[in-house]
This record gives sequence, structure tokens and C-alpha cells, in this order.
Amino acid sequence: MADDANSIPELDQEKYDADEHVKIICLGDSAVGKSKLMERFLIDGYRPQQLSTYALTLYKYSTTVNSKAVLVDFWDTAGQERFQSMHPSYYHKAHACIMVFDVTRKITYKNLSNWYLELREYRPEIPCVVVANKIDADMKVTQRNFNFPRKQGLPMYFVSAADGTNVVKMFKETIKMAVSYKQNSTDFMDDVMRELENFELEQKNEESLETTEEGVKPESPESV
Ligand SMILES: Nc1nc2c(ncn2[C@@H]2O[C@H](COP(=O)(O)OP(=O)(O)OP(=O)(O)O)[C@@H](O)[C@H]2O)c(=O)[nH]1
Ligand SMILES: [Mg+2]
Repeated sequence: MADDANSIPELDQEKYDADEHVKIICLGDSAVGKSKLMERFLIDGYRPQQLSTYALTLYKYSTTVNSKAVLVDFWDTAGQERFQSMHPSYYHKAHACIMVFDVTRKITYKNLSNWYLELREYRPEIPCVVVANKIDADMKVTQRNFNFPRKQGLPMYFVSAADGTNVVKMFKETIKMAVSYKQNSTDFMDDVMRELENFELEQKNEESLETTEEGVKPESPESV
């Protein structure tokens, strides 16, 4: 594509072509497998060794839900203890949350309630799923009852990023919940945000028209 004033960056183009655009966040302690789950879903791959995520990674994924084009932004963060809690911008305008624990480390399950409290402080209404990861290491856990998701009325998935069990199912269902939340939400702040988004988009379009008009003007020698 010609690199001129008329060209729109590819990602932005994709964003505006999609019928719906949702943001899904991922929470949980360090090393529970948040990044590996994303890797498994998005590139159908898994590399056993990798450094812990530094601060934030954003993954983009395009799909269709009920024959509508949907662009998903997955936000992945390092859940390291030193961060303790996430920056509010992480939660800002999220439409669903994937909360992960590691079935081989009890403390990561216990800490779910802290993550959940913080999530609800910023996003009281969004759909949230609980994910028990690493079941390949201990298949027996799938027979056990987990109180936390039951008490909170949250769907729970037993998954393994290592062998792929239930990973696609969990992500696809979460995306559907995010889209449905965005479409049906009566959340007042979401309405305000949507208005602002449209306003920003209109402004951008106006700006890009202005740039185009300026772009075709030959440069006047006096201005040099
Ligand atoms: N056995 C097994 N190990 C896994 C699985 N998923 C992740 N791991 C291992 O757990 C470790 C941590 O995985 P990550 O995906 O980096 O964890 P994370 O939650 O992103 O960690 P932070 O980025 O520090 O927050 C890695 O060594 C993975 O290989 C799984 O399903 N089964
Ligand atoms: Mg990570």
C-alpha cells in the first residue's frame, strides 16, 4: 500500500471494518498460565519455557459471532505479586474477564477472591469466567468441587494450555459473552463511552479529510 497521507494504518482499518469491538482482560497470579493460554488459543502453539510477561501484552483476534465480524483485544498482564493490583486503565472498558488459577498451587486459587474484588470494583457487571489451568498435571482435580465460582455464580472451565484441553471452547464462549454484554449492556458508563468513541471517530474522520486536502496541495516554495 502506498505510504501517503490517504493511507489508514492496517489495524485501525480492521477496527472500523468490524461490526463489534470488544476488550477481554485476563487476571490471575504470576505463572498460572495466562500467557500460555493466549498462545495456545491464538497461535495454537505452546513453548514450555518463556519469561514471565512484563507489564502488558495486547493480542488482537478477529472472528465472527452470529455472522457479525468481531475484533477482540485480549489484554494479558503480569500478575506478579509485586504489582499486587492492576492499574485502573487495565479494567477500563473491558467487556469480559478470564480469571485463571493453577490447579497445582492452592494459593493461586485462594487469591482469586482478591482479583475478583478488584475486578468488581471497576467493572461490577461484566461477564467473568474462572479457569482452572494445568489439569494435565493433575487430572483428579476435575472431579473436585470448587466453592468460589459456585458461590459467585461464575462459569468454570478445566483447561490445559499444555495439551489444549477446553482452551478453544473457553475462549469462544467468553468472546460470545463479551459481545452479548456489549450489545445488551445497560451500564450507564458504557453508553457514555460509546458516545465518546463515536465522537472521537467522527473527529478522526474529519481530521483525516483535512490531512488529505492538505496532502494534495503542492508545497509552496515560500514556506521553506
Ligand atoms: N503443566 C502445565 N504447565 C503449564 C500450563 N500452562 C502454563 N504452564 C507453565 O507455567 C509457567 C507459567 O506460564 P505463563 O503462561 O508464563 O504464566 P503467566 O500467568 O502468564 O505468568 P506471568 O506472566 O508472570 O503473570 C510456564 O513455565 C508454563 O510452561 C499447563 O497447562 N500445564
Ligand atoms: Mg504472562
